[in-house]
Amino acid sequence: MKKSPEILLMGPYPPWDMQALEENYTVHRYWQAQSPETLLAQVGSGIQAIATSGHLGASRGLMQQLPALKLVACYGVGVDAIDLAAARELGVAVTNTPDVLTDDVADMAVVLLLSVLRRIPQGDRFVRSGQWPNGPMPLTQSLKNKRVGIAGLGRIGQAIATRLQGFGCSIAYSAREKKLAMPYRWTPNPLALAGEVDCLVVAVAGGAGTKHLVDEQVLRTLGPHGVVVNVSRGSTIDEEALLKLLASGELGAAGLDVFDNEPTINPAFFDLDNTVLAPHHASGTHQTRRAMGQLVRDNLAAYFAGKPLLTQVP
Ligand code: 8YV
Repeated sequence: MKKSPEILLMGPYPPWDMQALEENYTVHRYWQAQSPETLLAQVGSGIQAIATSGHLGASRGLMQQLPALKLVACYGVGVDAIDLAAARELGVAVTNTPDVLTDDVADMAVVLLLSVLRRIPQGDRFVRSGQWPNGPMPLTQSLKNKRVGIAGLGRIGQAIATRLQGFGCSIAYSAREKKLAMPYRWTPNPLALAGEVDCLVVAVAGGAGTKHLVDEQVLRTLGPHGVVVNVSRGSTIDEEALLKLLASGELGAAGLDVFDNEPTINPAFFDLDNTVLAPHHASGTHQTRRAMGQLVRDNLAAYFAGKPLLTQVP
């Protein structure tokens, strides 16, 4: 019987993906190895592909220990945890899962924005804690007519813009260059953007190039009535400044799906009533996660069949 190709899986995938991978490959489970070093010493020479996630990534050190490695397939669109420079040097292709998650992630951005403005979780707590009979909940904010800025007008940013137009918002964005095909107002950076909007939605890719792109000055410019929403990576906002300004009221409110040090996030968030917090779940629907898993497997299958990769990171 022909030996199935060997892959290294960095962490658990959903059961249906695990099953499908096991059916086609010899799957070495990195996260379950008592000693990763021993595992790699034993099987590393035969591994041609890594299956990982946006969170777990793949380091230079790991890739260097796999002489036959040709592909890192990422379950997620963000590849900031994969050392792309090392992959390039080592001749390793990287794939991700764009497009299939765009709509759900854009939906999450809008849900967070609406939840912050309409204080949906606070209303839920108000009803459950029996406060309603004592008098109505304080009034909240309309989304309609809000000036919304989107930092990063890639696939996800564009999907957020399309949705928000439907809510009657005016849209501006920041990007290094003006996107001529886009009907929205361009600003060159988040600081300029913050100066002309009520709400800032962060949808840039993570990584060293966007670390603290939204810094203290940007947050201060949004001001006491300003709202920030983040569906990208925790690293794109200076979280220390964010917490400080939210606590002092110098920034109005935040809706966050991503944080530094996930999942053990800074507990200072727990006491802030002006935040709506989500557990990095923007792509976390059955439909999207199944499509992401399928795309990871399709890229693996393409590689092992000698066919072009479907979604290679440039
Ligand atoms: C996933 C993500 O939660 O696509 C991304 O970059 O952050 C999310 O879709 C993550 O990759 C799953 O591990």
